[in-house]
Amino acid sequence: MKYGYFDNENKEYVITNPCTPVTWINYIGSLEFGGFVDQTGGTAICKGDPALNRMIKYIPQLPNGDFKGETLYLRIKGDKGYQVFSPLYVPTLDQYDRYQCHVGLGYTKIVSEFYGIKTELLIFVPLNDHRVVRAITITNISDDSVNIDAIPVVEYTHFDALKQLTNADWVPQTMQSKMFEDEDHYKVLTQFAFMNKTSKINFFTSSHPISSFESDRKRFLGNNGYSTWRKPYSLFQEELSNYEALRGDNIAALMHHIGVLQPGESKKIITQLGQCADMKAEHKKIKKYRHEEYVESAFQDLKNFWSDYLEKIIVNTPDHAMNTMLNIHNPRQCYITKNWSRDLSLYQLGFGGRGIGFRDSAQDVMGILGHVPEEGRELIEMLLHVQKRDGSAMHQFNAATMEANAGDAREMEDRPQHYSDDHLWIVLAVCAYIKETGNVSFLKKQIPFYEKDKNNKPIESGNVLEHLKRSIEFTRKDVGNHGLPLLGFADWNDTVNLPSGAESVFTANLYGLVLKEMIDLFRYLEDDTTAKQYEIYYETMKENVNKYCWDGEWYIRYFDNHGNPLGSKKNDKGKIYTNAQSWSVISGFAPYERAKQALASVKDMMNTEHGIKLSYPGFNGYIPEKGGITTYPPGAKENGGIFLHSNPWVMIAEALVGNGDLAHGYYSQINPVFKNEMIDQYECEPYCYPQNILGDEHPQFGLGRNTWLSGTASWIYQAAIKYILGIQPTYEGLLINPCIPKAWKGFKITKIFRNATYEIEVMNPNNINRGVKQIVVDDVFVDGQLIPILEDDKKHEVKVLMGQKIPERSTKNELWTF
Ligand code: IFM
Repeated sequence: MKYGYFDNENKEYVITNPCTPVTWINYIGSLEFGGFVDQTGGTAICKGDPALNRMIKYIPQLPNGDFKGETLYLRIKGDKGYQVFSPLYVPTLDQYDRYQCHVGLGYTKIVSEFYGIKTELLIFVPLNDHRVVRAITITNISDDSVNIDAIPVVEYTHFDALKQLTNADWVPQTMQSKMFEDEDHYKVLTQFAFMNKTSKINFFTSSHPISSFESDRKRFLGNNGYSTWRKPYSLFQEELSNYEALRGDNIAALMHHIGVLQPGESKKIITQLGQCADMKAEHKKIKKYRHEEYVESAFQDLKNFWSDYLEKIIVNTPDHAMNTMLNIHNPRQCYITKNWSRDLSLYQLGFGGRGIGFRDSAQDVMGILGHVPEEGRELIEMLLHVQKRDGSAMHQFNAATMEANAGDAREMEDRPQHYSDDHLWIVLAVCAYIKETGNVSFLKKQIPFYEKDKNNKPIESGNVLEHLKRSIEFTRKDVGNHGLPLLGFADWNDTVNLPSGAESVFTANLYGLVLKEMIDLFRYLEDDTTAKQYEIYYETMKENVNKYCWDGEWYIRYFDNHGNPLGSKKNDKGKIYTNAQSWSVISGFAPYERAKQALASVKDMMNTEHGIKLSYPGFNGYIPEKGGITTYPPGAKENGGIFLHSNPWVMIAEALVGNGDLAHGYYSQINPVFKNEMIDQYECEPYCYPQNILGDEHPQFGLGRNTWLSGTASWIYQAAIKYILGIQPTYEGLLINPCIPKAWKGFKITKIFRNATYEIEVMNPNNINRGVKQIVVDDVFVDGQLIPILEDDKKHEVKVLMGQKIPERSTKNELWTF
């Protein structure tokens, strides 16, 4: 069964059935103000910090049909009383004649038809603003006149999202609502949020006169709160009770008498939900958003932002589903993960202040650098602030307070308190930023390390380059018996937590790639001494990996603290881990034959029709000394599940060894666009990547979970653009090195790079996977595969001919004869 379709022209996915197998969401606003909207208009909204400044109560664990956070009721006045229903389907669950939820870029628009009433509801957060705007158009599409009321409702939460769920006396005693009339005589229902000794005001208001209101949930529902959101008692009364709650479960319900609508007639109302410190100061803005034209222009600004963002890279390949993801949904998801890290989703509820993950954000950043590099730099700087003086990094931090912690390691004090990989990812992010922008001076920027003195002042600062060097030095020194990096509490795989002394082959490879990047950087900076020194580090680690970690047909993944290999033929469970194979290729450590063999093992043992599994076979039962991986049943998450984040690494590895068919095949088998045809099995949104899909050892093989905030977004985007399509920024130009399916006759890609637009057409007349024979930029031949940096604000036509390389070029005519 299908629940919707892709509308690429409008850059939307349109849900046509609100009863999706699980809730499907969309993001509005940013971490500064915003949250998500589900397919029936329910919202989770926060300002600044989902854990400590949550505004709207959204409890995803409630049944799908229950009210969550926000809705709109309509009621038709008839001879026999009121017909009450929600045009958003939830929570009244009436039969609809038409339902469309347009999942757009930064907005959701729901268009529905119930009982002869068409409702159009546009929900968005204007750029750089702190309010949710809901522009509601109600149209009578019946043949008779109707008398209609509209009652939008939000339910507030205590600002501390977790306390709301854990304290049922103190929390409700602090909840207070007050109605006031602003200077234009509009009613504004306010609710107070006292946080960290500051007081903030949540407000809910409309562009239309309010005849009555309700701020207490129990009264709204009626019958001592035993009535339900499906049929609230108060909506069968002429007016709401105008009660200003000074405790309890605070809501804001506003009664609008829209009046009689003749057939074909429409009425518009605009509601605003926001938070401010001072209502008087806020008034000016509220006033503006009561005007349709202002809302329309704010909406246009939002649309323009997204057009500008997306136009930086546009592809046209023979694979339509790939184009859909690469031109719209994938870069969009990259921006969402960059903004929200793992803070607020249907799965990560912002409780407990997980905040920004160091390794996650360092990887997310790489997905947006081609679009908004300076936003990337800002996040990189933030991350560098929580790097420690010894070069390691704090695992996660709260973006509002910059307080950091060691993540799950805190719960196991006998284990190392750092992760062996965190600090290495940031090197990749910084180098990618410089390659994209050419902003080498960023390396000189002074940024304090995390440690503070007793006055909370940083003890030491270093420039960005110094931060990177310390990352390298930390890992170089933090090695175990085989000369491989010590695992720490964990590496990228959070769930393998081995006693102190274990070593990580993944981190060894990540260190290898990081060293390669640093060697390139130092060569570019003309510091050959450091480049040579890092080459020695690289060769040393390469030797250790190849000497100790080759298991015959694949690389092992860890040594435990006794020196036993994990991810080896010797093991009953967890015999092979995908990351050890892909990363030994990505690092360049694997000699060609081993690289081919390791990747063949992945294909033979790890690949499934729904994606590549992370490990095999899964553990079956909890083994404390192995860690969290053994808490899952076989086939779930890191325990033999299809952990999507690691799939693009295999694509990159396949592209590196020249296998464009397999790289693209792996790309397609996890393309969410194709999930649209198998949603009942997969269940999640088909317009973004999930973190995990259950593997073939699990009875629910193919079931996706944890959509949106996943490192998959950034890596799959990088795999596709930089390795399959092969368009890679470098310090000295744009490298063109496609590795595509043989069947492709070519593709086009437009990339804005360093202030010039490159319209690139790649031709593949001989049906090969890889190899560039000739590049012509604006009718001029280029030596090699690097397009020069032109920085002239102009468009440039680039023609790329795939084929066997011609070392010496002669005349134009000769070269274009296939
Ligand atoms: O790498 C981690 C990530 O940081 C958080 N989610 C799980 C991944 C794999 O364990």
